[in-house]
Amino acid sequence: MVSKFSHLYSKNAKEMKASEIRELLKLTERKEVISFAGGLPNPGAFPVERVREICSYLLDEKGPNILQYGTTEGVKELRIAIADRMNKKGMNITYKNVLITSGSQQALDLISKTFLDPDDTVIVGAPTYLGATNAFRSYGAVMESVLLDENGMDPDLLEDKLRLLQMHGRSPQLLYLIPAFQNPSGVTIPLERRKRLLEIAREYDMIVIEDAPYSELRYSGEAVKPMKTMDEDGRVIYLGTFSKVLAPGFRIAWCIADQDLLNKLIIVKQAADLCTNTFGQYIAAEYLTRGYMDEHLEKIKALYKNKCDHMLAAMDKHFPKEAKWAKPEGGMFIWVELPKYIDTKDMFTHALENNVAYVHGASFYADHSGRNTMRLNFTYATDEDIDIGIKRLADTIKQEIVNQKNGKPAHTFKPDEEGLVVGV
Ligand code: PMP
Ligand code: G9A
Repeated sequence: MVSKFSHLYSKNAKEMKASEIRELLKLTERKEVISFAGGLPNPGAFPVERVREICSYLLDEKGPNILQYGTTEGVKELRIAIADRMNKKGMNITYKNVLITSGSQQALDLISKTFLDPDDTVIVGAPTYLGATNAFRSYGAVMESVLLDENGMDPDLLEDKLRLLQMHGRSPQLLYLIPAFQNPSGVTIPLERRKRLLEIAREYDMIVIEDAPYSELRYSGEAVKPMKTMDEDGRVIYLGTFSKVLAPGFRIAWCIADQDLLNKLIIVKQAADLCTNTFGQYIAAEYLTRGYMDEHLEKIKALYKNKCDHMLAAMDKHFPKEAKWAKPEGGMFIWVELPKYIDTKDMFTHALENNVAYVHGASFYADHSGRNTMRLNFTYATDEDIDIGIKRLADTIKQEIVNQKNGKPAHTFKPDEEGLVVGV
């Protein structure tokens, strides 16, 4: 609905569109719909008893101070516990390199506000997390996409894109990567590629955002070192969050950067929300210092691995041979490719009629390609709902294939020739 005050909106606000994921989240409230759409953790995995125990302890022992405003940087105990945890992954930081944010989503917003002027360029994967592109776009930035393969962003394609942009006088400020179990594709960037991407970022003087909400959710294979551990000149900003491993309702995440850069982000955050939810930060700090996290991670990894296997087995059983997908080694998503003549956005109406939901792939492509793809979340639904929902989705896809073969014209999307989003 258009507001009667929309003529007063800022240019940026006028351009802002609702997030498809946030809109789809409303479907989870409709009991009859089985949703594989939102990247939601399983509520059965939330550590309710431990949180209850910690809350009682904090209120009894620490008193009203934990309900007070906190510093913008965040609660010191939490920053120390996070720095310890990150150093165990090979980083070399102190608590002074840690800024607590209201979800990683806020960090994406703060980074955008800090680095982006209208018409600046951000390099993203095709596909990539749409919450990030929404944040970049809200500051007027232009996204340029680099195609991902089964090992994430291809450095050769990145270099091609950067050369092309350079020829047109454009030098991107930010390179946005989700190196582990990428949202939405599920792919992970191997070590050598991480190093190459970092070298290229150095050569072209870009800040690298290493967004890592899923890095601890590995179900098979070997862990790969974060890019931040190879960061020689402080250009990597690492984002971690409790959302996928503890509970998203806390809205607590962390941003790791060199101190100069972090100081700027702190100033930017001061204007945004003064500080992150203090009570939640104390709970998270206790959770880490009592050593509950590792034990909890083992539990949720076992749960999610089973759910992933369960969904893959149901897909093997029901999906038509025209559908293709890869088995993810971690994270929360299975990425599905359908024949080119299927538009998963058009198909969504039929899926909803069959009471099943997914996120159509084009919403993860800054250049609006990928119309034949879709993302399925496997962590939220019950096993029984996975069976029923995958069967419903398979029936929807089969019907759509028949419809298309019976003459509905294929969609006609073609990326522009150079693959650049704006005419330069
Ligand atoms: N980055 C990525 C890649 C995500 O998938 C998400 C949540 N789905 C976020 C950032 C934001 O997470 P939060 O704000 O809950 O920490
Ligand atoms: O609920 C959200 O917006 C977070 C989930 C993100 C996603 O589904 O990728």
